[in-house]
Amino acid sequence: MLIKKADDIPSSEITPKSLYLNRRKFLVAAGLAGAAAAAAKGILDIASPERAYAEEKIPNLQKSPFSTNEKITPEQTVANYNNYYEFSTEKDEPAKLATKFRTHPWKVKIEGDVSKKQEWDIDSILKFAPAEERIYRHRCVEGWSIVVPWIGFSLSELIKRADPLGKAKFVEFTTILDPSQMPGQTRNVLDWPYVEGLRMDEAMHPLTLLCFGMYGTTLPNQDGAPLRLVVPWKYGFKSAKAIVRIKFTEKQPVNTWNRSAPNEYGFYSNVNPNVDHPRWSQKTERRLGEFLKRPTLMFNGYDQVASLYSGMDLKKYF
Ligand SMILES: Nc1nc2c(c(=O)[nH]1)N[C@H]1C(S)=C(S)[C@@H](COP(=O)(O)O)O[C@H]1N2
Ligand SMILES: [Mo]
Repeated sequence: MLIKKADDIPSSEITPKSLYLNRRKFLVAAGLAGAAAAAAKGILDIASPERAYAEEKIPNLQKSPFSTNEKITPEQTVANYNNYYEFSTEKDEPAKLATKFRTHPWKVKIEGDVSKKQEWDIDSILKFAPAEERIYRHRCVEGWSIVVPWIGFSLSELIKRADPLGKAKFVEFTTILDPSQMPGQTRNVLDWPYVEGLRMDEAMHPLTLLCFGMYGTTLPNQDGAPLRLVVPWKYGFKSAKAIVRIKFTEKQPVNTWNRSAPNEYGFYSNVNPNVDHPRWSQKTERRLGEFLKRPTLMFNGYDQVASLYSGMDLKKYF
């Protein structure tokens, strides 16, 4: 995020080259008719060929009242335009560099101020609640936005089971640290591992999504498989990918982007058109694939969270 200016991302970057094929088409193009047919039915789960994706269809999705009815951004756009600095600072590269990232087996540690420290397997976490499809607006601090049918359930379902102590006021989320799989972690672009945090009431808000899928299937690796956050009223960087640790704390966590540039990225990072980034305006945004910019809405249009911040100076707590 420090590297490119928010404004005017060339459209060549938004629709990159050959990557603009979806996974089924790729398999067809590779001449793997059988695998392509399996993928079309959503039953593909193969380790090879190397470029085959392993997203699986998620059945019985519940609809969510939180979904917007705005036009959904094409899946190929969302899955090929990623901020994922563990892989690369270039947005078209995580899709290529994450194809072999191992998302199973996967454990998530529950730590800090909880009645009992524990470690949960991803497959048990996914059974905590029915999978919902939530079509959310998602606004990057850089000035672009997307509309995505994410799949998951409220993070509160996990927090209830983690049973935090009364003194826990914040929740910290940590991304996997594995430079052998994540080439970006061999470089000092950020302090690894990537850490994010929410205040407890933000984390418990029903809009805050514990996410494991999008567009009907499990997440592509470049979008944060096997488990990420989606906090739709905050800038995208609050939504940490590939989470391996959830820690409950009394003190406000230091999130990675705040540590990296405290004057540019705050802890709260609520979408706010009235608070400019020091190097660019936040008043407007460009939906990927659209030409004209649109006004950015307070809390990204999720007015139901306003009461979480009543009485707070959101210029100070940006
Ligand atoms: N671990 C990790 N999580 C991350 C990031 C990252 O670099 N590493 N980038 C963030 C930013 S800046 C954005 S905009 C979103 C992008 O999510 P998407 O690629 O699924 O659209 O992921 C966020 N989560
Ligand atoms: Mo972002």
